[in-house]
Amino acid sequence: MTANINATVADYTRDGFVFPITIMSEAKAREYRNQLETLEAKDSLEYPVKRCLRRYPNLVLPFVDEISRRPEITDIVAEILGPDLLVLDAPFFIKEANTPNFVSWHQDLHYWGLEGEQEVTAWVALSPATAQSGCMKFVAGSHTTQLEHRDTFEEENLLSRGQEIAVEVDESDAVDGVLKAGQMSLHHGRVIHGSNPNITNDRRIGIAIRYISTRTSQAPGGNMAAMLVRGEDRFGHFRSCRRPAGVMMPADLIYWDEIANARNSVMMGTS
Ligand SMILES: O=C(O)CCC(=O)C(=O)O
Repeated sequence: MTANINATVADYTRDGFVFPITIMSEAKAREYRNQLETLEAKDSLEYPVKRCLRRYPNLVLPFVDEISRRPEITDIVAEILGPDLLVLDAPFFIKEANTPNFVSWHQDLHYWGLEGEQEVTAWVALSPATAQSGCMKFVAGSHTTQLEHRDTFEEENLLSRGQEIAVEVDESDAVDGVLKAGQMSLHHGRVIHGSNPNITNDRRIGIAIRYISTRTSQAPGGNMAAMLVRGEDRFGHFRSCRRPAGVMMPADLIYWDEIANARNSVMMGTS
């Protein structure tokens, strides 16, 4: 492990998050953003790009699968979780320019249907994430305690159930996770985090890649699938996802529906 990766992992272990980590050039991030926006322009009922962005876009969009396998990300994640990595999901979190959407204070592990905490989210910025555009905010050291949550189902909340921590979070305890396009943050599923609305004239675009160790198992009743992106899976706790055959291919879209529904039922607490 290089001294740099060593320091990154030490910060992550202490605080429950670490940023910024440059994983590609701004030009490469722009290229990915262009691919995304070309596809979004074609969104329709038969070609449901926007729906697919919120769950497992890596099953239907090869460029997302490619990002999730970039060694600049997985080599660091492997230092935290070990060499065998699955991607449980890779949802886009997009806040349009000057919109009220926000993310309430929450802890991911509260509603993910996993046993244990062998997971890390790599949040990859494809446009600048700043305090003004609604970057993520983290509370350092909060990953050691699981707190009670309540569902709000607020319309402007980007979380599926509008989950929020049931106790007051002191805003002054939080750190802004400012990122340039092409950088990422890593966060632990128990660290308290959230984000404010985007008050800039540009979109804030991030992909939250949910890495888990192949050792991680599902809570009883779970039937989720995950994509092997590094090493090998010697445990088989998750159904194994297949890689996309092309961009939004009809057979992949049928497959996507089945896989996304299994995860939705866990996330919505109906499984
Ligand atoms: O993109 C955001 O603002 C929030 C993302 C988030 O909550 C997460 O990745 O767990």
